[in-house]
Amino acid sequence: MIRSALMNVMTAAALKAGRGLKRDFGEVENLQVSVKGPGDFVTAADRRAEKVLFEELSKARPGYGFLLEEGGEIEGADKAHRWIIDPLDGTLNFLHSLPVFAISIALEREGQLVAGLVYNPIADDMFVAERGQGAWLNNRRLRVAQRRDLADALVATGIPHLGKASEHPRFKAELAAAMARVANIRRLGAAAIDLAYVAAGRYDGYWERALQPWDMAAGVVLVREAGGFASDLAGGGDMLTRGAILAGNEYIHRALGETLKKA
Ligand code: 2AM
Ligand code: CA
Repeated sequence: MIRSALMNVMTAAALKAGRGLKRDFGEVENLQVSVKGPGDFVTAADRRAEKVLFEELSKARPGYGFLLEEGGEIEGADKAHRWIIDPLDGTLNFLHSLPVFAISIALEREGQLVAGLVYNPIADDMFVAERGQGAWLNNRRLRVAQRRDLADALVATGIPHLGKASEHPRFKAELAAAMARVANIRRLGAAAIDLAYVAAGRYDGYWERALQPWDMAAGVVLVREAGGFASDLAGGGDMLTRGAILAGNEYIHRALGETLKKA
């Protein structure tokens, strides 16, 4: 496990916000049976987690900027550093009492992603990576899966939601192309966890479109530090601005990218 001062700061903030999310998740299970559902409560839980992360990280690293899912861009006095944070990735899972959600924290230095953390407080899975220090799950070093053939690959994706209907035709075409080549496909509903699972070798590959920078930033560091490749769908490095991502080991990344391109 990475025990740098930076990673201590990041894990402490995630553990604190994670305790709140875990408590709130328990409450969501109780609210599930009400007619109105837990919608407003989940929004409040999301904001509370973001507030904890903002306060803890601001205290530990004064002046760093932020890009927050809820709060947007907050400029800091220190222009070199920016946290990119999703306090609750997998919101729809959380809302439906599915224990597949995570806090995602990335640090950018001079525009480069240098550290990433993805924490699922229910599973107590703490995925961390720092540039040059490898990727870790709790105390175990991570390595992407070594399968080379798409036919053996378990690949994850994300399905564009109801509000993204314009994305549906392309998604169906890409899904059809992938289905014809890979062993099978999974869809968990939390991009940060999908990327962490690629880093951990659980998934061989992953692609998704219509994402936001905070969904991907931490996971990109995890995948790369686990020896994998993460790019936009054209193979370039513009995931965060294009909102599209492709990840896997060298072979699966290339083959899956070619497959999707032909869709
Ligand atoms: P969220 O849970 O924080 O909203 C699911 O396919 C993935 O897409 C999740 O990581 C989800 O993040 C992300 N996503 C990004 N933009 C979204 C949106 N507008 N609606 C739903 N999910 C979105
Ligand atoms: Ca998200």
